[in-house]
Amino acid sequence: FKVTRVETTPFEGQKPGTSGLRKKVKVFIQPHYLQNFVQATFNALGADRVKGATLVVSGDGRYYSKDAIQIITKMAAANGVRRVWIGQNGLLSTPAVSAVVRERVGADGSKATGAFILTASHNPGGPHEDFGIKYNMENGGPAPEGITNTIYENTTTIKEYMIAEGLPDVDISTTGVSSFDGPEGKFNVDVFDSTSDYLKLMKSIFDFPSMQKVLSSPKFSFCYDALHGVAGVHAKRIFVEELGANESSLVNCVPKEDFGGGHPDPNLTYAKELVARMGLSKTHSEPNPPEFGAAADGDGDRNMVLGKRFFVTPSDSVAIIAANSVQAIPYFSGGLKGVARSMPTSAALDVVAKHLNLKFFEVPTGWKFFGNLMDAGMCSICGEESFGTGSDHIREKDGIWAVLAWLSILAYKNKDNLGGGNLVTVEDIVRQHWATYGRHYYTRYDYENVDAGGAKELMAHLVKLQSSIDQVNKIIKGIRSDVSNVVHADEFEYKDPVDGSVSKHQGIRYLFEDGSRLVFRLSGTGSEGATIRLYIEQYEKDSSKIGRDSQEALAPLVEVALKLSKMQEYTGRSAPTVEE
Ligand code: VG1
Ligand code: CO
Repeated sequence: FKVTRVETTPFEGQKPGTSGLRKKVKVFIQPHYLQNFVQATFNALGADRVKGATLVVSGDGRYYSKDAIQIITKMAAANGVRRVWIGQNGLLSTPAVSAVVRERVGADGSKATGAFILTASHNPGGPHEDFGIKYNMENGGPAPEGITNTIYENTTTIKEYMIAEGLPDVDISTTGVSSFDGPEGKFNVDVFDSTSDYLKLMKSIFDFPSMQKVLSSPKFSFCYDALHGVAGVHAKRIFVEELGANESSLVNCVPKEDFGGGHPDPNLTYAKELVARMGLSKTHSEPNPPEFGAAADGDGDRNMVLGKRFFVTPSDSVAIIAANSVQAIPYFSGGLKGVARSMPTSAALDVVAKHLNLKFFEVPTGWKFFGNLMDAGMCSICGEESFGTGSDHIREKDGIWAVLAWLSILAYKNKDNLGGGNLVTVEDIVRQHWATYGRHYYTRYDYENVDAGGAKELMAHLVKLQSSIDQVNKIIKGIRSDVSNVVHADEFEYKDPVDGSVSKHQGIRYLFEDGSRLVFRLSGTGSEGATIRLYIEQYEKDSSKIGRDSQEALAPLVEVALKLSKMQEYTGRSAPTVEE
């Protein structure tokens, strides 16, 4: 092949958000749109990181992925990349990409230097929905803000991109290496099995035989819903073929380009089938739900964990995994280096860190902030309230890892019960945790696709209110007299303890005397309008009060949050789109 330079002009708005660039497919398929972003990325990385590089290119298989893979491969070749690695059919979950970058060794001994991940994660897919792309670095984690800012700047001035002419489309459905001759020498495309490397890593972390015992016990039952996302590919191999779960435990585990028309977001609103099977649907009654259920998002980095008729909040989930990890998971048997959570995530993890005397960090929303801590050996387990949980085995959150962590805890707690005796259930584990550490009542309200102007005004209003805490407390007492006083309010700002970089405007916080918190932020992953997220949390130490209904316990704070922010006034919405 030879290298062609194509003239182009900038597109507006190619700024990567919380996790890459996400736009409607109709935006992405405009001539040169994807090409501009990819070239801007190569230019931001610089010749050092591009010439001779080995790049992973794959994703969640959503609509437009196949075309995008061909385009990126040809551009990589033209920019001097030496090898492109592609998961079979272009499918690799986000955590599997991270694992491949860190662990895979090519037939010629090569290691990956970075990755393009093609996904818009939990956003719907299909010709009328979203596509997305993000770049991950050599450590397997998302590019830091320094790089994503440069990518964006480059997109505003781009004049040309490079693409290989005469390089045929690669067959991504069959594994194997194809080699081509270019002006700078050989260029290889390596299509490989999507799950092998990831599975090998999981086997080095968890005790597979003990999980197998639980999954094959007649007392235990399981259900996994991949919401038609890419996790289904890995789930079949790991849960069914390796761990012996019944094939019927898998729901929606064949990836679809449009996720079956659904919203591949594992929460109580969108994971309808799993929610019904687990006996948690308000409209359908299930006589005998499984003991354990879980769901993933489109790209397989998120997880929702459910017990029989029981919801585990993600904030509790990471705290419970951290509290049990040393006993239940071989990878952590030497102890934890530290734990971390994103700012809006509940403080359940903080309490565990304190009890176990662990290093603890609170970072802004988005996984990239955890990576620095992990690279510096300061953090082993971390999580976000948005159904993201993970560890330093890779540099992304990991949906299947979280399910394996829960299976390990269930195996550990039931090691003497599988023969005789009562099963310790998911609900038992959570309630025991609350009894030991106290309970963080928690909920999140999302107002999706609201008018961007109104959302901005609401945030400005909240910042302005913060100038007088006395005034805030007066307003609050006028709304509800039964909530405690606000003692501190600010906009969250984070100074990275490893590289000293500062991230500002990471969400507005109101902190109450009794440990309750209200947090407001604007989403950075949407593709249209604005999404306001409101996070509400209340801590209860008194063991006689930890069994309340969460909605009822949080009702006073919810009322305060909605009235204080003038939510309805600014957004025109009387109810959230999603309520967790
Ligand atoms: C959301 C979540 C955040 C998560 C991010 C990416 O971001 O709140 O916790 O890290 O999605 O997850 P935002 O900016 O919309 O609140 V994923 O599974 O989309 O990569
Ligand atoms: Co995701």
